[in-house]
Amino acid sequence: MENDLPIDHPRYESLKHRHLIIDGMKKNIVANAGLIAHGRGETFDYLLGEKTHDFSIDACRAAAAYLYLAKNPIFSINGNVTMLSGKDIVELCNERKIPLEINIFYRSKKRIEAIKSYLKKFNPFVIFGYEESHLVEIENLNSDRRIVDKRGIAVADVVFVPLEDGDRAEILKENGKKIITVDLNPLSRTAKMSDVTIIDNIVRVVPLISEFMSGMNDKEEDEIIHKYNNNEIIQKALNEISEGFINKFNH
Ligand code: PTJ
Repeated sequence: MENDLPIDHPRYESLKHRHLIIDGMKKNIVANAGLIAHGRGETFDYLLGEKTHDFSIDACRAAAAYLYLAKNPIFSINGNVTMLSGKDIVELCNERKIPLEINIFYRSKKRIEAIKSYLKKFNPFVIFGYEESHLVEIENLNSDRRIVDKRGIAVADVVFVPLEDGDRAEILKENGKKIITVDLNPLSRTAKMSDVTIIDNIVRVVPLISEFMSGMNDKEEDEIIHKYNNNEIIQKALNEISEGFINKFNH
């Protein structure tokens, strides 16, 4: 990494993640626009106090239940997610035998190769999304995110799509898939149309889902999903953000 960050810096964690993203951009893993997306995420995280709230815990529990019950779950991974949570996602996927698929908005062979090489360091049991012979296109989607793996996203029933840009999640949902997203912005199109919206930083979310999945038992997950109300979760996050504005102004 370019800059050595003092560990006692009050914003050490935030700066560490920022530098990971910059590092990822230099390695062709993160798209240039990924820096802007990260900055938007930082703003919401700041207003949320950079911590996991109850609405995120509830959403993570529901996400774990959906993934646990799924016949063909898949983790979709882009440039930012690779840098921030690649290692944690590979560990979770290996543990649960869930495939992961590289699916990026700003698609290029160079970036796909860079993301694949980076993830391979953590020994994933499988990575989809890069072998030409296995790629197909989702209909009615113009962005490069339409290019999916016929063994992965194309046939999945539950898709984990963190830091998503909107249109693909919508089409996937129209195709009958359950969508789990992680997005610090509760007002984004993806956040509003997903079945489970985890409004929290991806770096805190993946370990939490792992923990919930380890504790799952066959009787509980149906009930967790049945009781879960995503609109309520979004409303709670919006309330927290509004309070965040007021608190930051008063202190
Ligand atoms: O790697 P690629 O080519 O697939 O490109 C990835 C980006 C992120 C550039 C692309 O998907 C994009 O432009 O996304 P958006 O539309 O900016 O949406 C990303 C969302 O993720 C925004 O609503 C951010 O608030 C949110 N976000 C950013 N960082 C985090 C985050 N949410 C959770 N955790 C984060 N660390």
